[in-house]
Amino acid sequence: MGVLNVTPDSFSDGGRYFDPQRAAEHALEMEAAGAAIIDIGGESTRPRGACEVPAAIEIARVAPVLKRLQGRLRVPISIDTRKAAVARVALDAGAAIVNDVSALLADPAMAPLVAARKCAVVLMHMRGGPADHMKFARYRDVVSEVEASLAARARDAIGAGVAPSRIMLDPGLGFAKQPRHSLALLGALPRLCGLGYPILVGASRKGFVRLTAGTDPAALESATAAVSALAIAAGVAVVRVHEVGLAVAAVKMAVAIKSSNGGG
Ligand code: PMM
Repeated sequence: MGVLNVTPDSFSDGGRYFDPQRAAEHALEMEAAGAAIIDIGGESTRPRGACEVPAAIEIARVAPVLKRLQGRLRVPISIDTRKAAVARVALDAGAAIVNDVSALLADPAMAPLVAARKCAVVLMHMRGGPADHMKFARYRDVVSEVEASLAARARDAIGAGVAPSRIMLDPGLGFAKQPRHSLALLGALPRLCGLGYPILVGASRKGFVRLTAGTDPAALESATAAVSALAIAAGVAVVRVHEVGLAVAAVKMAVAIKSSNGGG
């Protein structure tokens, strides 16, 4: 999944693709580099100090990009939003997946929309909202608590009419997580895969990667690619990244090693 943040202030690429034409070109570049999904977002959810954006502004950011991409992308588009009004516009414009970092909790209209449109949905674990989630980064057992919460979010989605086959779960690395929590969750991916849904992880350029591997851009990108390979080796279905070419190479290696079955 290639990240396309159409925002002036996203964590790692804020402002770069704020121009709709440039953003659409970047989506096509990511597809050419091997992305299987393009994730478009008009609200920054960066881990520290993101500010809330009204739905009308989010729509004004993403709609021109979606329009420019109509009929030009072969891979599915996912809309990264917590707001049903934004998701509705994106689905009308051809998006196939709703990526909701609040796991359908932020907007009561989101679950009925996802159920009615029969689209796929990413349910991500977070506590609080993008502006204050770090206040809630306290766990006795982060893996068990995130696992239980994701199972509950999936149950609620199904209760609202979402088909189980359309649900993906995401531990929400960096969201209401200290670096040690994100690392523990990455270490427990096989267990999270045991929940029975495809798992998505977004480690790309996050604070815990910077803290571990250093902030030098090349180190950050190779560390992100390493996490992608390890995640796929652990059974994850989708990795959300900014540098698609590097992730594709890393994922290809993980898949080749996995499908060799360790045999001769
Ligand atoms: N991370 C960000 C935004 N959206 N969505 C999902 N499902 N998972 C994530 O980890 C995630 C997300 C923040 O990262 P960015 O500002 O670099 O896009």
